[in-house]
Amino acid sequence: MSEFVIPNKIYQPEWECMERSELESLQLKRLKDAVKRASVLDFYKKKFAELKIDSDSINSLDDLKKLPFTTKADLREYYPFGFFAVPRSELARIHASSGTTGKPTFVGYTKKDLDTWSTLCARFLVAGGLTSDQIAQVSFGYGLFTGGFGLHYGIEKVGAAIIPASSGNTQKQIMLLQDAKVDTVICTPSYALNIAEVIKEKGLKKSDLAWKFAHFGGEQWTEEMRERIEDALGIKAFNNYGLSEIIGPGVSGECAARRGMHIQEDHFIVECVNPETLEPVGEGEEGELVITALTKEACPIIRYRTRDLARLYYDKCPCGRTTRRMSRVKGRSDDMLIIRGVNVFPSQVEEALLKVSGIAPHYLIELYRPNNLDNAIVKVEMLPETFSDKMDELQKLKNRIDREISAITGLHFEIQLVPPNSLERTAGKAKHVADYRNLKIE
Ligand code: DLL
Repeated sequence: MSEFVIPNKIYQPEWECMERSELESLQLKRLKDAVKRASVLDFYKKKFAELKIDSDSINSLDDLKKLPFTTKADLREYYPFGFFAVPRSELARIHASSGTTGKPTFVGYTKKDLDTWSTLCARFLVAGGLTSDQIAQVSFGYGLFTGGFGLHYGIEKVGAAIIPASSGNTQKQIMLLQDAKVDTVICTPSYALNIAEVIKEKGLKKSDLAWKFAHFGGEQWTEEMRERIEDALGIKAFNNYGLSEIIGPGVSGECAARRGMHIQEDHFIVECVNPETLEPVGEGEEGELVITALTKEACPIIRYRTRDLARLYYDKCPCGRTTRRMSRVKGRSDDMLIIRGVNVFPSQVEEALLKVSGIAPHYLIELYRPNNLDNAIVKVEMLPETFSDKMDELQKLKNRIDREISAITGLHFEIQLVPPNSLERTAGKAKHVADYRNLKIE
């Protein structure tokens, strides 16, 4: 334990440190119940009838394989409330997923679901150092997005004091951080980067803030990004993962050992499958996460194809929790770019850029297809201190960036260095790709 920087407090050892066999019998019992609850929904009724299965067909965890997958398109087809399994009188809250196009997907919670959700958030917050004597600032948007309210009630459960700052207005966020001596901040990693930048611009030092911990989630980020943020702010940053369709934040989160995110397996079964064959991949192999919610009442969901690519680890964690862990999410399978036939994830470009000094960790990949040939540009922001008009220096920097990107992706991008602060900042999830290849411009 001495290697841990923070004391490793386990919040609910009776659930988080269960013997595997005990956990698996609990999962089986809960899975049967989940199938029963899902059977009232038209979508599952139809699927189960086609496959000739019901809750009695589930007699071992292996029988999970008999169950159908659920996709985002299925949820869309049953918009707005076709996946709600309880009467309106039992609904306590409705959130929606952050749909980029078209209508959102509604997700409902009963009172019990809300209680489970806050417990799950409390668990990963405690695992990452939150204690009841801290002040925690929630800089996720409060609204349909599950980040704000999900984490809010998780913090409340831990007993820490909450500053519900919500997202945006970075100057005010910093004033709150400084004046209230905030210990912990909860937001997206890209927003933390934004805050770090404004802190620097204001001439504040790390020591001017009491800020010690951060819990980041909601978007893909890299280990290199963690180092950059921790270094800039003098904090320890923890990763947590979740998605609205399953519950929101709280599916998994890191403990003090930071060797992957502990999956809250008493409430979720997470499979990792080959996205093409849908067959399970081996331990430690990359695949798409498929999640079954075992206890959700309002919106039961079975074998949901998340599109998130990650790996699962089964080995023991020194923290004492016995749950399986998942790696960082490398990206979403639908985020994968195919550039001149090569598969590239924005996270690989990010990893490369963060190896180069003299540039800000803000970038935008732009893709065009003139004359049917992919043209990939990466716009990279310079830092105010390295911003220069000396051509040879700029060229050297571009060459360095090109080398790092091609070493990781095997591709050469056109590198465009852009002035400090010129790329758009968001207070929520960052946008790193603008793909104009399929846009028909008449
Ligand atoms: O982003 C829930 C959440 C809020 C999780 C706050 C953690 C903290 P959605 O808006 O439905 O829900 O987006 C879910 O975001 O499928 C992943 O692609 C991505 N995502 C969430 N957390 C992480 C993470 C919330 N830690 C989608 N690393 C998911 C990488 C993440 N990607």
